[in-house]
Amino acid sequence: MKACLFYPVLALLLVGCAIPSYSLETPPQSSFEPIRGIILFDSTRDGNCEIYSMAADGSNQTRLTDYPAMDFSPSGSPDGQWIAFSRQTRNVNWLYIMRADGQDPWALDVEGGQVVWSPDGTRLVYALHIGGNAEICIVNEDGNGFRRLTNNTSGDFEPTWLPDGEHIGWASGLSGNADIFVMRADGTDRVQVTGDASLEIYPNWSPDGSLIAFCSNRTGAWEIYVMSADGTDVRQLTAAGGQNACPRWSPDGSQIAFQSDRDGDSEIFIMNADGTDVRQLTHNNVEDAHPSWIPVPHAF
Ligand SMILES: [Ca+2]
Ligand SMILES: [Ca+2]
Ligand SMILES: [Ca+2]
Repeated sequence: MKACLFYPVLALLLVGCAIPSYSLETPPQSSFEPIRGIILFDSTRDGNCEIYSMAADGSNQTRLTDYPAMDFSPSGSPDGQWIAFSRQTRNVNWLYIMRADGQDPWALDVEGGQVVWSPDGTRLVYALHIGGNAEICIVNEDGNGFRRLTNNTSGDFEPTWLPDGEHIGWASGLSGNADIFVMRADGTDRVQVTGDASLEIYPNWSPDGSLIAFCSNRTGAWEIYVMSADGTDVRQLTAAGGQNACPRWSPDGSQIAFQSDRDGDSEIFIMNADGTDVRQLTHNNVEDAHPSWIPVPHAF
């Protein structure tokens, strides 16, 4: 059971409120800005793959699921109250939703994996094997409204929402190898963003929509890159060995979480959006993978 492993190849909330007037009792600000946010991930540290959360500084690592089969690929709702994930039963991956503390998991009765919550909180995009290869599908958060967005003989993987909530990005073999594509959330207006002969996977848009983090093997190693949303100005962020994958922007756009097996097994890391100040958040000899940020309504 290796679903938590690095996938094989191809495999803002702006609250309108008045600016508070700070009184003299307001405590002085520290000169060191803490890394805020909560990162969800999956891990096999307790025997089989379960969902965990942790503060973005690696503290408070907390197990959220406890199920005999695998739970993996968590995605937080925009309000931070819910988590969508996949649960594997009878060798089939099913979409589930649970409260952010892991309570009350319920099945949507929808098959799928790699699920990501839409920015408006109403829909889920995910990948599903249909007829021998993977396709991108969406469903309402209540399990109704299934719609298949791709229909081809290539693998379509790792869907994600663009911040506008109207477009979906994903990785596809439509190019003949693997590249990053964008389409409208109804499956129309498909645009290919990358065109290298190498494999480009795991796209993730910055909160302002201007940049795409992704993973490529163009140097012979799997590394994390950032490019402009139109595919230009590609910059390599990682070069410390191992397979680096699954980059995910922090809600404020200042950090990127990712997974890497540079120490021998998969761990969760965080770095500045320019690739500096890399910090390792998990430390064990099992698989920690699929980081994703959950917005935190209140700073902790
Ligand atoms: Ca396909
Ligand atoms: Ca390519
Ligand atoms: Ca590990």
